[in-house]
Amino acid sequence: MNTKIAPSLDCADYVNLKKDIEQLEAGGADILHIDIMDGHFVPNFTAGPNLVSAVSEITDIPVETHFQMEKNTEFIQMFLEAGSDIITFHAESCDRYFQAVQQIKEADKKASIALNPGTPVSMIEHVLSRLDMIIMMCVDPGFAGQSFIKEVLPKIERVKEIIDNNNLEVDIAVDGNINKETIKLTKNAGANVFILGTSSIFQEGADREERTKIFKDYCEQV
Ligand code: S6P
Ligand code: MG
Repeated sequence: MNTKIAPSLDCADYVNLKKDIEQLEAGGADILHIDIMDGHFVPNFTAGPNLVSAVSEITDIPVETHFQMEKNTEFIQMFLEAGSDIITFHAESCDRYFQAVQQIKEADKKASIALNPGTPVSMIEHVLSRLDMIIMMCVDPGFAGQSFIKEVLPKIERVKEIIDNNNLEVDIAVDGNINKETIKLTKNAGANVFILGTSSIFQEGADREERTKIFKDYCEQV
């Protein structure tokens, strides 16, 4: 699978979001990752469908929404209408994986499931062949700026093994403290989509376009 980078807009400058998006686009971002948090599944709040629709109107880059919500599958339709191209829901807050994936696919959009660091891969093994992407969380979700949980690495290797053994075409994304060192570790384990936040592109005072280019090259070549 191709190497891709997905800047996490929760780490962008909301006051100058259009400018940030233009710079990410010029730098070669492949996907825009938008965290949707509800204050229940995670102890934090972020954006909603209005932001997704505003972003999708000003860019051609696919918009991925990462649902970190208790009742995540109830909101699939709302975010499809808002313009999500890829919908990621958490395995831990859904008990209707097949229905949820079907709903997303019927809208011709891409379906993805996220797994918390403490959640076993076996939980999603049976639905993996129907997914376009899986996000392996490398921190417990809720906040940017946390430390990488190394116990996730053998889980990434396991997912990659299942994908390869069954000739599946599923992207393996990693989210949480993805920096130069953890890109190398997770790529070696099998990841090919890198969700980039404060540990990489969005550093204080850094030029977004330049940082995006640097990390795109790095992810492709390391
Ligand atoms: C975490 C969220 C992530 C963060 C990203 C921030 O709950 O799902 O997408 O926005 O991890 O990046 P960093 O480098 O600050 O961890
Ligand atoms: Mg995220």
